[in-house]
Amino acid sequence: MSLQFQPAEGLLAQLDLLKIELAGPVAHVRLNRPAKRNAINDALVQQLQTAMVNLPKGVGAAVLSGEGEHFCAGLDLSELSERSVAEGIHHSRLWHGVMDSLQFGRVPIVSVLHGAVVGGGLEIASSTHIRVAEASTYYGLPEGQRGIFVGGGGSARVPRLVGVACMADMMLTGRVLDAQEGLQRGLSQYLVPEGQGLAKAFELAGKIAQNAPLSNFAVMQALPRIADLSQPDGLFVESLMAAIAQGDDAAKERVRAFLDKRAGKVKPA
Ligand code: 1HE
Repeated sequence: MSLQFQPAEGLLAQLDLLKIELAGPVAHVRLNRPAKRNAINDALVQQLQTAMVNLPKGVGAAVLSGEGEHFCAGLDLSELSERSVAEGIHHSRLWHGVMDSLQFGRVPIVSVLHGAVVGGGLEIASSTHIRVAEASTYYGLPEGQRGIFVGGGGSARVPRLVGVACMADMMLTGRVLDAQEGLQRGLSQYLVPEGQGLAKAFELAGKIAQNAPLSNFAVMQALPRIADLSQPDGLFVESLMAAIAQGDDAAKERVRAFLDKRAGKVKPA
């Protein structure tokens, strides 16, 4: 499948640390600071939020990748020494807002991982909904070695993928997981040969963009929240979300299409 990419226009085109293109209903957002291994300075983290909040109407899914040899080297350490304790708290809260704009934004995000996915890079990846790792991917949390702690939401999101014990191991001992271990532990849902991540991500994002918008909304917004609730509370929220989704015209049309034999069947992979 060959996709036609159009450069984004307007505000999105002005974000100089990102490269943003549109392929039909899928936006491709690329971290574009390869000389610094896509290390995230304040400007870049804010541009990421601006991009996600301002995706054009009609975009139903996004692919997030990194330009160059690595997905992302994490926080730009050259900015770290300048901060007071109070500024550090605000900086962490800034990241939390940006990571929320990924996880709880308008559209599901498929990230394409390769090379280093470390520190804040792993925090970004774990804020996306589907992670496709290429064979070169490795995951680390060097905060422990740098004398700091995760500040971009990693302590909330990474243990939900790999468990507290694994994250503690990565931070205390500097353990680095390779792409295969990352797949086994849930850091990625897909592992593909080197160079095939974008193709896989666009295939998945294309499917996601075809879903009914309220189904995607429910998976993004309700599912992780229900997982954090007690079972009775979660089931109550599930009932509300299910009724809202079912009541939408898109659901009625899709169910009717299946009953009229106009829709595809579920087949083995
Ligand atoms: C950087 C950064 C960075 C590279 N901040 N400048 N993250 C880390 O502790 C990871 C630190 N980086 C590395 O371990 C390596 O750079 C990599 C394994 C990612 C890549 O290695 P390599 O050999 O391909 O590149 P390089 O030669 O190390 O780096 C190229 C340039 O990028 C170089 O700058 P130059 O001016 O000398 O060319 C590096 O200094 C620069 N660079 N990574 C600043 N991270 C919200 S809280 C999150 C807390 C964290 O993320 S802590 C983890 C930080």
